Amino acid sequence: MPSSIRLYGRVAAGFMTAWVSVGFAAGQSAPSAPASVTGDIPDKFEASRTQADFEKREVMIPMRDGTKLYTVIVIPNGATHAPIILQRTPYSAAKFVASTPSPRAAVALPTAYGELADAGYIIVSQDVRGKYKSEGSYVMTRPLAGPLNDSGVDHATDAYDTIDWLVKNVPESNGRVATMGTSYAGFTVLMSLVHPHPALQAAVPFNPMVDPWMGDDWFHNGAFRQTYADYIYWQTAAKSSDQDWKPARYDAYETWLEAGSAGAFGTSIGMDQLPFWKRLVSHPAYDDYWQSQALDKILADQPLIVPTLYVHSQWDQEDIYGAVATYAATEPKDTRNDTNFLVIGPWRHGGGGGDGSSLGPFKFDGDTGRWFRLNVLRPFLDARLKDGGAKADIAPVTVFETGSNQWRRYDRWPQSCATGCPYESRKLYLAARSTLSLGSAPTEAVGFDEYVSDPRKPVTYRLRPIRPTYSDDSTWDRWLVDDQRFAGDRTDVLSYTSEVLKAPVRIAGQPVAHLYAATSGTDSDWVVKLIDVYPDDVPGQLELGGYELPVAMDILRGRYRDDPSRPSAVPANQVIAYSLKLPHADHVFLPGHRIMVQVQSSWFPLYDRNPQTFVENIFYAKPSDYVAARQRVYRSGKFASYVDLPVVP
Ligand code: PG9
Repeated sequence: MPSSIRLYGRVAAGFMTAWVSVGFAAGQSAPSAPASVTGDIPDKFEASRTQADFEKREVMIPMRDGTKLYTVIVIPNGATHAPIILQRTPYSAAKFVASTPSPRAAVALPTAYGELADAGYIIVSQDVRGKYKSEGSYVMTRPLAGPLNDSGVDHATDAYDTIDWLVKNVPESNGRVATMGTSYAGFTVLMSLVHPHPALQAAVPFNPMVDPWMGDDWFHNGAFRQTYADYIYWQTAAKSSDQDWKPARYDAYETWLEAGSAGAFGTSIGMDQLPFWKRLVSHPAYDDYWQSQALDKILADQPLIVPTLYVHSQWDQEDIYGAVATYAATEPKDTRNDTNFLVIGPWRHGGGGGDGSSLGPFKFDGDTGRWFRLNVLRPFLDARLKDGGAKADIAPVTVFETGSNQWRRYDRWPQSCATGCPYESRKLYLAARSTLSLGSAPTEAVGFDEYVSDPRKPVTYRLRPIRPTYSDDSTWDRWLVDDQRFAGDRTDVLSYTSEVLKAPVRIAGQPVAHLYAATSGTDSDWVVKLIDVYPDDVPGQLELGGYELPVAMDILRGRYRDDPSRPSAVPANQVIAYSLKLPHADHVFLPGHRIMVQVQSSWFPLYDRNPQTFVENIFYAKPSDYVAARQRVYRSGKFASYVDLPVVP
């Protein structure tokens, strides 16, 4: 019998005894006066720290405008002259230190920070203004003070004021600080580099949100990632992110198809009350609003002062653009090649901070996340923050090459001829009979493949049913490595496949798709996927037989083909040249594998449907605007479509 039931039985028996004695013992003296009850919870309680290996301080740090920001400071026991790692988050600083039975900071904190606490760092997490326990008003990815923000305060000033307070009020610190954080908290890291505090000695943005129109979070090349509506709802409907909406259908594909346009969906669940949603839907193009907030452009104009380690994930399902773009934009200023560093790992969004042994069914021959943190992150921080820290032997660029599964040290990224190295960019041509040709253009005079893109039956971006992005049963974090066979089965997806490779094809850089294509509509989306097709027999992992692993894929909204800031109708039935930069990759297509390219015109419901009729604002396309279109992809003569591959020997 479980002990709790035995205990309950004892209590019940005692209660019966007392009741019997009060009811039947006549003639006894009256009970004494009731004891005064003042409450069992003291006004202030100091937790015993005898067992924990850290002290947790909670403080409200005043900013220059008087707003106080809730901040949690985790100090390893006995720390003196300890450097500080600062994370500024919109996702609750209180939850950053988990309530766990373990007395160890390394367990209570997220892995990457726990390891640093173990190494003697003071770890600080702060709620950004207006979220959770911080005062002030919340603005989604608050722009820098200026034309888009008249408050005079922003994440640059808040980081500055916080660092200033920390170095003056945490006596255990040595006065040196690094900012570190992922995604939104990576965005706040980059903001700390604008007019940085002199105590800021290093910055580590993991997968930062940098340009949400070009390729992070909200849009990719103008195509709206509508399933993010739930994030915007959750993040801005309430200070503590505790408002939720319930999707109409189990399968997000059906929820979104029934809603119509993304704008109509937002209206149906009350999002028109949310100021950020209203700003978003009124800026569908890459206008001044987005351009002036793009952090790669902003930081390119700042002096390069603070050593920064950009951490990028090859399969980042949320912010696949920002880290490499900002590294590239600021790199020309790093003339001594000692301030700007880049790491690319085989990870999902945020994966570099956790266990990097595998992603989906793919195994990387060891924990690449831990390897990176021990061999790159720690030495990088120690050298710049610890008293007398040893010089770190870190390559300017450290990249995990997938396929061969090995770390590589480079002195620049990408490894392409554009930057004057001996490596080749080679054209991978779409060819007749669904084939690919590496290096030689097809010889036919005219040739194309065609399909009908029907907005009533858009191409799903992963196998259905698709669960809401952030639901407990969602597998959103690995969709970028989904087997693409399900797509190749459709008549509205073109698949081109190479011969079986006899020698490895190694790429290290940014593949660029050059499509010559025509549509019978007046607007169109183009999705291009570069895929590694596994052989039928994969020793040791039979389930990978024939697997179609996406290496790099992205979407382009046709109306922005010439100018992202000025959409224009696509001339119907004319061959148009489109250029689509795919995400960066360092990958080896191994002998026995084949290379595949897929082309399609929708990627639903992740991206809103292009109505295929040119309308002013796709957010509010009417049902009658959605029309089926005949799509042609050309593959010969002067219209030879190809993917430019950054091939290295
Ligand atoms: N990718 C998330 C995000 C960043 C910035 C804006 C909106 C969303 C995140 O993981 O924080």
